Amino acid sequence: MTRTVITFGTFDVFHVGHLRVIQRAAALGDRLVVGVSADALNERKKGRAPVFTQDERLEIVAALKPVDAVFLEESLEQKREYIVRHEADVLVMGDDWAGKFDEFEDVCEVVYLSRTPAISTTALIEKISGTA
Ligand code: C2G
Repeated sequence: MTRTVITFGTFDVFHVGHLRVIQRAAALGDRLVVGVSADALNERKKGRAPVFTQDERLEIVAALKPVDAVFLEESLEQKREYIVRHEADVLVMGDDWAGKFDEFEDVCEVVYLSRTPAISTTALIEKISGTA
């Protein structure tokens, strides 16, 4: 039986921390589905638009070797629906979300992976813009 893994993220200004969580998520199953956060969701959540548009971010993530399918994550409240719709057996999130998605343990396994240290989209933006 195919073991499907699902993960979510904005994946803005794609970096090696993003790549590693995707590679490690893929290694937990046979098929990896990635929900890429919509621009509107980011604006609501972080108060700013991502550097790259949702179409660009979807295109980048879809092109990665470990990724089998991508979809647009329109709202955080629909997580259960996305897990069920994509028939996910495992939900993987970085440990910045530790404990936040335990409520889905009734429909899938929930795994939190440790973040790659010392790299983040925010730090990269600050470095590039000279504000770091
Ligand atoms: N990540 C990581 N190491 C880093 C930076 C990010 O492992 N140094 C992981 C995060 O833990 C997350 C994924 O990369 O699992 C995507 O990170 P973000 O784009 O920051 O995702 P976020 O905005 O937290 O969106 O439904 C939840 C949201 O869609 C998550």
